[in-house]
Amino acid sequence: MKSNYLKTLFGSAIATTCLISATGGAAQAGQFYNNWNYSIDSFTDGSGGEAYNIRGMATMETSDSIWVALTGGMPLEGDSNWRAADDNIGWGDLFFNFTGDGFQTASDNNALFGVRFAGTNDSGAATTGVYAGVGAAGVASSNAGYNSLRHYYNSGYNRTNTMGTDIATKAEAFNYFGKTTPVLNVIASGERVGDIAMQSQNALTAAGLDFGNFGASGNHTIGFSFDKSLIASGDYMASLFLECANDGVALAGHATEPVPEPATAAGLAFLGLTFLGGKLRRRRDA
Ligand SMILES: [Ca+2]
Ligand SMILES: [Ca+2]
Ligand SMILES: [Ca+2]
Repeated sequence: MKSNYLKTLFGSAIATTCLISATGGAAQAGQFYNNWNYSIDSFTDGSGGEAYNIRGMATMETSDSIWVALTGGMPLEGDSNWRAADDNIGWGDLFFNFTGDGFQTASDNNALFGVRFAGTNDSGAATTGVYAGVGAAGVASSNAGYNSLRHYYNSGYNRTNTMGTDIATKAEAFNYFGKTTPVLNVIASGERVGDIAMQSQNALTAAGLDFGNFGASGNHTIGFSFDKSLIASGDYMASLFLECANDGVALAGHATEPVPEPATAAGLAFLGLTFLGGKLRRRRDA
């Protein structure tokens, strides 16, 4: 009796705290801070507790690379869960849509870019890395997840900033992702065009990342970067869901064309050839 009462009291205290911080932490669309572009997700729309709650996504670009950071309760290696076919529910893949079309149309046209960053998820991509010409697939059904976005919202998770700052309402989410169709959350097909480099917490902080500015720091913050030339340039919508579609986040951003450094590249190539030539000559002399 007593423990139940305390649990109820404690539970409602947590709920109230979350509600306050969710309101206080809500960001405006396309919110820039320290060179990073942030999309702050609802703190109370993770179905299944904090492990299944995304708090935010952010991107930053340098002259030649794009950095991505995610924060929330889900570790990179996923959450052990017997209800999933592989006993694990984790992150889906990240998508960049430069087409201006809705997500399903871009997927049907194999016009998405995709990034697999979680090495143990149910992606159709063979390994982690950046993929072009991507079509997406849904794996929520084999991860104890929701059949559709409508199923998720009807289960009681409609919140302000439902998909983060840039797809803030249920109507906007239906419009972009579809309403009754499966949530497409992993890469199904595409060409692997390059690697990603995982970035440590220290590296992310040194690069200016600060989810704390929005009160949005989760238990796990994941970051990686990749060469900007691997994807298109221009306006994009980036998005991802957990494998179970228990939470998702989207971010509207802009990627500029990589700045070429022909002098440096040519110089290095020349040095390399000179070195190689020297070695070959020596070998021939010997
Ligand atoms: Ca969330
Ligand atoms: Ca799984
Ligand atoms: Ca969300």
